[in-house]
Amino acid sequence: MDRIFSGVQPTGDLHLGNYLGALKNWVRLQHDYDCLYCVVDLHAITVWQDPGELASNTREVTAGLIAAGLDPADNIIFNQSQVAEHAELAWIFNCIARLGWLNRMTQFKEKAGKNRENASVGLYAYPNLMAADILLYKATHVPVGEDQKQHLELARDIAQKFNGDYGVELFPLPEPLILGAAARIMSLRDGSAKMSKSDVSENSRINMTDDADAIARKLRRAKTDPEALPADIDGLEGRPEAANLLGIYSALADRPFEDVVADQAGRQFSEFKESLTELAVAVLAPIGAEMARLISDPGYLDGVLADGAERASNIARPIIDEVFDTMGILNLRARRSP
Ligand code: AQP
Repeated sequence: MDRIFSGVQPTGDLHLGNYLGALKNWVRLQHDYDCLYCVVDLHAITVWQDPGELASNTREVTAGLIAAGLDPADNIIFNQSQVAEHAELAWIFNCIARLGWLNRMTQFKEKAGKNRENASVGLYAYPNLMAADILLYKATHVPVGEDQKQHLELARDIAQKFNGDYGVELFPLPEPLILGAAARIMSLRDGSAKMSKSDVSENSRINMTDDADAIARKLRRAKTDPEALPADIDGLEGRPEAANLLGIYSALADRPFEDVVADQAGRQFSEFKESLTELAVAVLAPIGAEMARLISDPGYLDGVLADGAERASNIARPIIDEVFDTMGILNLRARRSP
């Protein structure tokens, strides 16, 4: 069966963007692929993480994956740091990837901002770790949003260079799984910025654990423009906030964007926001309640992650051994006591 790897950072509260752009699709894919879903804590620490919060954020994201509908028996769910092979392969890829390739990565430029000289080396090398995450399991497919396409291209370049340099066909070239129209959910405060965990404004996002009141309040305050909703998609030109809210509605309702635009044509935002709130609460409230239940049982979550790490490592170890053999690294693991 084809294999999927994907990850989510434990950098704060999971939000509607994570749910609609990633988790919801992962749930759909779980029975058609052999799936590994990883809480990527090593990626998270490329920027500062409060040591008092990282472990609880890791459990919370795990709870979110399960509450969204991923079955931990069918899927391998684990946190990245617990499978040391991720870091091992990432180092090897640091020696395969070229500086010029990383210099082109737009996400580093966005995240490092003007303070480039002060960004961590880890943030710069982040795409090499991501390539390692995927190739460590010889994953064939990666569900990606727009923002991650460039990183997947890099993973393919690294796989190709490794195979070429050593004259092997060790790594498959992973293919993107493009996930439909709702791939990018924007901030409720600014239709041109991505909804993000690290946005300082709580009102910019709906968290998966928000209750009905919080969802209603945030949507009521969501930025809009003075016009009523347009008659068709062309009328959304230059109206990013309207397009975003309609996109959220269409993704939550699982209905084509054009149909939603046609249904809502001519309505005032105040009315539309009420319908949107009703829909968002209907979808998110049961997930949020299940997340809260799971979060109150950290022993269960740790058990899921430990079991996942064991299963992930069982796949990864032989692949790392194959990499070492290919590179001529003297590998004495088999001679050491377990
Ligand atoms: N706004 C979004 N719309 C659609 N998809 C999104 N994803 C994140 N934000 C949106 C998708 O969720 C998955 C996990 O993302 P992540 O947590 O690993 O990292 P991120 O993309 O950097 O998410 P954030 O919220 O913006 O985190 P911070 O603020 O910590 O950087 C990915 O598949 C991502 O595409």
